[in-house]
Amino acid sequence: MAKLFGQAFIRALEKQTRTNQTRIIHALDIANTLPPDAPDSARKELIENACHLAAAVNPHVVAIKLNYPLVLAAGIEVAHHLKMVVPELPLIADFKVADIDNTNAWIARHTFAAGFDAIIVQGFIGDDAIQAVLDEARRYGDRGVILVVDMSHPGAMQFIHPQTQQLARLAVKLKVTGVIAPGTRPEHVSEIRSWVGSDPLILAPGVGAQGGKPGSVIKAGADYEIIGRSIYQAKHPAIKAKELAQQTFEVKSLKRRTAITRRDVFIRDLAMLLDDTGAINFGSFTLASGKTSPYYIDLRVIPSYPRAFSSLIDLFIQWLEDHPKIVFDRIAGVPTAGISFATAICNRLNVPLLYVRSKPKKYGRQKRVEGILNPGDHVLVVDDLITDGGSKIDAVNVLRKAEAKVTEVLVVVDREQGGLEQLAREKLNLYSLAPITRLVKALGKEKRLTKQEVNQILAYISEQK
Ligand code: NUP
Repeated sequence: MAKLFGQAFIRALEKQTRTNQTRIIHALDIANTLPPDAPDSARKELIENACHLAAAVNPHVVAIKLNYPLVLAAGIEVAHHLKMVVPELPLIADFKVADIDNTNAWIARHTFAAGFDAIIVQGFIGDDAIQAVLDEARRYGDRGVILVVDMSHPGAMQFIHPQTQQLARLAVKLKVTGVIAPGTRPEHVSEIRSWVGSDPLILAPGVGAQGGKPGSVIKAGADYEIIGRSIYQAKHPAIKAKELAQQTFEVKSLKRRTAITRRDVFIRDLAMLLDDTGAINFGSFTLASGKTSPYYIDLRVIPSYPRAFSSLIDLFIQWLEDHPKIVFDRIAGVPTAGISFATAICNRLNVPLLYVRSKPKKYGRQKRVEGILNPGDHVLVVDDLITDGGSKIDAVNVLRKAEAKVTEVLVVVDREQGGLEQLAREKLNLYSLAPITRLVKALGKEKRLTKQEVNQILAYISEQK
């Protein structure tokens, strides 16, 4: 699985955490307003003060964050001066980048060239504009990119907070280094941790001057608390930093108590999507075979919800990106449900689409493979569900007869009723976005199903095996 952006930055923070026994990032926001005709000496003095402060708090923090006020007053070269004084401390540029891709790329280049180890970017600008920064971060030797998914001030509740879950999903999808979460609202930090999983860093400003209690957001699942005024306005900044360092380091963090993997987040998102759209139902259902089942899945409803459909395709794309060893020239959809999914995936990835008819056409060339297939093409077969694998094997046989190479089948949900074993007999690897047992457990965790329901369904599934 591809790693998050900014591995060197993450390692540097971890090293500082261990050596300094602290979880504080200092927001070094000191800034005198300098008039345009201020003598050079005034700017020099400001840079000296910044360096002095950085050196004083160095033993008690993991990184320094600079914001516009200081950079505008002192010039971006302040970064270079700080690097000379405290070379071991990573430097974060809090520029909350929020422009179009081309402009963002230039902002990122200037920032990284000036010596910053990471940059903060707004999440609401969307994939392409964030990607432009990520591309630069990689070009400059894998710098960090932190996405704002929520903010600490009251106005954050107006526009950003209602979008936080979506922004958190975007952070996971783009594999950014970390996210900004509100140090003033620990309960929202916990939510964000559950949405992004254990991997991305959570940096939370708002502790101290804005009202957040030191340690409270580390406890709620953040990795670091960003603290500015409480330190640099204190009579003795180093002493204050030391005191806060202890308060943030001693607490038991939610993150260390409950590790949520990227896969857990993925399954939970899929389970919620299936539940929200009614694609998965729980109760008592009579199946085509005449048997009763405590659950029923109909993924054909999903394309009728454009947003959910698009999110499901996002999950497919994420899954494929996380499995780079699965290579293919074409994707074939199995009728009927598999065709809509295969079509959307092909369209996103710019990959040619095929589909396999369940019965030959009665006229013309009696074709069963629709679309253009060249002998030897590697074809990935996509469908909605797998029960025992019959329809998948039939489609694969048709494709193989047409000289396609098929070794992989990908479905949304594996009902875990023998499909894997059946496909293995045909030298096919079965992959699913999620097996039904994981989805049921995830819905239990989210309180969409009671414990009793979960157990009943799991018992039914294991009986069917
Ligand atoms: O949501 C945010 N809240 C916030 O305070 C996002 C931020 N980047 N910040 C910044 O964190 C803010 O601009 C300042 O640089 C720092 C918090 O400083 P203080 O309130 O501890 O002085």
